[in-house]
Amino acid sequence: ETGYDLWLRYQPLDASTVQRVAPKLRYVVADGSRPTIRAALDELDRGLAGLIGSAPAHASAVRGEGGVVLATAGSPLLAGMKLPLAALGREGFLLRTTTIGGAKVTLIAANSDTGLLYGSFRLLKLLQLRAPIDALDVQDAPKLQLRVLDHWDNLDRYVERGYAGQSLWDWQKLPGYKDPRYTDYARANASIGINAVVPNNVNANADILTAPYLQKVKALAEVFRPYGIRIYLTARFSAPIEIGGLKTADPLDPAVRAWWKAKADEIYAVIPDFGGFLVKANSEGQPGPSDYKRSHADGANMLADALAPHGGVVMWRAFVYSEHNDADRHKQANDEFVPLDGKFRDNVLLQVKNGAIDFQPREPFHPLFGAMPKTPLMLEVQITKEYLGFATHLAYLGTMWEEVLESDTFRPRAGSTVAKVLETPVAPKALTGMAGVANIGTDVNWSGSQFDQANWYAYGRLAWDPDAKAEDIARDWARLTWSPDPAVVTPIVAMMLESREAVVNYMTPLGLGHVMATGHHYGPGPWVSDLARPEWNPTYYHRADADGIGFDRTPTGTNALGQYAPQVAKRWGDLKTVPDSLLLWFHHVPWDYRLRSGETLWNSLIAHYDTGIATVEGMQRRWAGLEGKVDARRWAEVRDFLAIQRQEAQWWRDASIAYWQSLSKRPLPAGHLAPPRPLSYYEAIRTPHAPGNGK
Ligand code: BDP
Repeated sequence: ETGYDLWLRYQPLDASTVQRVAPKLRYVVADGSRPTIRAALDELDRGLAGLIGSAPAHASAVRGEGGVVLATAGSPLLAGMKLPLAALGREGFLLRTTTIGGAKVTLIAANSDTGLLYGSFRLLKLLQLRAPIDALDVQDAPKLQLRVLDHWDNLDRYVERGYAGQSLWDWQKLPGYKDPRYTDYARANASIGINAVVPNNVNANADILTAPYLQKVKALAEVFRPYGIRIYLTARFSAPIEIGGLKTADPLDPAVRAWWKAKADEIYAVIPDFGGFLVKANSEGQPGPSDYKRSHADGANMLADALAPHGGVVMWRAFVYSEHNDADRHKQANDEFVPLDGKFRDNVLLQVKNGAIDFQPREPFHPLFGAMPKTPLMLEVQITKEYLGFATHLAYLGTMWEEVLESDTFRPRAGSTVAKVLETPVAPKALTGMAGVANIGTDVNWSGSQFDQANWYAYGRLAWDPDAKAEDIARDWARLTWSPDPAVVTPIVAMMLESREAVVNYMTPLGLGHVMATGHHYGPGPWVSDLARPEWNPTYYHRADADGIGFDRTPTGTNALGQYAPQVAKRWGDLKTVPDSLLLWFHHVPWDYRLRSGETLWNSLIAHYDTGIATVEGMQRRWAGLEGKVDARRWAEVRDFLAIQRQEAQWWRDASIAYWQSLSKRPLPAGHLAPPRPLSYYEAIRTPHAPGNGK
């Protein structure tokens, strides 16, 4: 196996399971003339052919035992049944064993065809997991409305922060040729409930909004539509100048407003269910409203007004840190956006990264969550592993996102976790959502590594249900993707659950962050201090010197902590209560500072690096034990990747320790080996063609 089939492998079930389930899956009753139902039927055909060896017959009415019935609210098939359909919303479904016309059938019911598609995928999942299907009573609905994949793909197919080959979108061959892979991509997304796709980079190119490109986008939209997926585009703020011939992009200029309005009308004429715009403005060199001394609200509202007549939305990113602000970068998004709470149109969502800096292996949750009660906030996570070892390092991110989602913002009250903030609409009809930066490319395994598929999967599951448990998701993924055999699932889940902390330990232990090499972010560079903007330098973040290490964000320092609820600020601001895992994120402490364990910071720091390496070695051992229990090709790939990870963990550890030691001048604690080379050796390492570093 190559990994192409993802978690939709539909491998043959064992004979006794087939005997048990096949009689219940003889035929499907569904209106295949409707495109989304057609997609559901295709999937059921494909899945059942694989799982039980034969595709079901297609029927227009119930004709005895063994039927699977797909029906939306109002269908005569549901006449006389009292089903709780109202509770399912537009995209939910129920899956039930029931009786229709005297025959026992499996019913999938929903308010929309998309709900039926989701229900069909659920049935197939249950079969893959060998769950009993004779007394089904499942009811499920997404807790968030917009479940978005953001691709940072350039129009020339280079993927920014992409480690899985080129962009899937072959713009040059579109619209004439629709690669069948687009359909497989849509199937995978629908299977986990992703319902929105932004195919192009937030560092946007205005060409995507020109008429020829809109035809290409339309072709993609046609592939995605039956799968319940809407297409959105990034909008370059200066597009009115670049492709519209205007002299300005000032959001209050009537000509600019008219241009966007006409552009929105044009897009909807081509793509009637177009979703809207995603915008990165006034961030890292992107144009935006501040260029005209206007606010983010002015910019977002202009686009929102253009889209509103068509039902479109604006996802406006909060990832800003301006060159003119010399305060802590951690504070900038709140400084800029909190005063704008209540000033955005109803069809604007603010898209907020999980942490205030940038997708580090560990960050505390972003202080904007809970701080803008009148503005719909989306969580943005990075599925692609820009800061966690690219494609080769095994790092399951489900646990990282769970940690953020479970964080209590205390706003408006105790128990208001980030998940609750996302799930609770700010007004009765307000939007909710989550976005993930995709890790998908042309590699045959889609994500650059077998295990990175789990991050795509986990993202979809958490966007559907932000309260889901990372461990349950890992177990489902392992069973679907590798094998149902507990002897396989148990070690794989264990590896996944320990993997992210291993990366934290060998890259950024004890609350360190942003200590990577310049540009590509591959490999360690804690010594880097020569970049133009202070906050691009690792030395800005760790502030290590002869006396100590860490960034004082308490009231004696930048007081970034003051942006959190008082309960959070108190806990993290007090050395007695801050968790070790965030210590250096919020505090500057001496090298000999005693942690609550009694250990000195210095000794503990060293020990964390070695623990990280030991965990990777443990993963290698677990994986070695799976030889012959999973298919050989994927097994060997993972084995080799783990070996790369082991080697690079050592590199991170040795380089980091060599640098810290050059400042602290302390000996390594007993039992921990000195880095084998001098600091200058690590500083001189260059990786000039590391992937993903494109703007
Ligand atoms: C950073 C990436 C950069 C992105 C930026 C963003 O290094 O490539 O453009 O985030 O989110 O993580 O806009």
